[in-house]
Amino acid sequence: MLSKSIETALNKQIRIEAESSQVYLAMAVWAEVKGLEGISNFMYDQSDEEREHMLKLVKFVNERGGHAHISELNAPNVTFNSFQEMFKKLLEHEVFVSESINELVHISLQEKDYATHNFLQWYVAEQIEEEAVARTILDKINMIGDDKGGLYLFDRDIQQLTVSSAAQTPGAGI
Ligand code: OFO
Repeated sequence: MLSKSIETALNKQIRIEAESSQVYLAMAVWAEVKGLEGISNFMYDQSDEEREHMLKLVKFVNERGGHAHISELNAPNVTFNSFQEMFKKLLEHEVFVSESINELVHISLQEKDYATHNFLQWYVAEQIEEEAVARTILDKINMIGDDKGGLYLFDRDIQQLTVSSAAQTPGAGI
């Protein structure tokens, strides 16, 4: 059985994962409108993954006798000045989510809720991977800068990045 404070903290994370899905959906749409299909597909996949992260939490809360709370969401940023800015925001967002997961882990230990602590380890590992991919992408984008040809090639390569990371980690895209 979940304590009230753990239930509240997990429900806060449900909202963050749902908002993450919207954040990446907005990025997917922006990239699609700008004609960069590879980046757009990458973001659509990422958005789907975030929804899965949310659902995993929803199921966990309900299975442990809590009540998953589906709340209203903050609107995401829908336009960007550049792809560089968009990927910078992607990394910042992942760092923010990692901090939130760390805080949850901390609360679960304080409450001696080892089942929740164990459940959260999957999220800890996922965040390490997502931050690493976001950093790699941002490094590449920073090198490309405003070069249109470079961006075109990157748009093609990012599809391989999604496919190859998915091949390494079944079920996980970025
Ligand atoms: Fe939910 O994994 Fe990133 O944010």
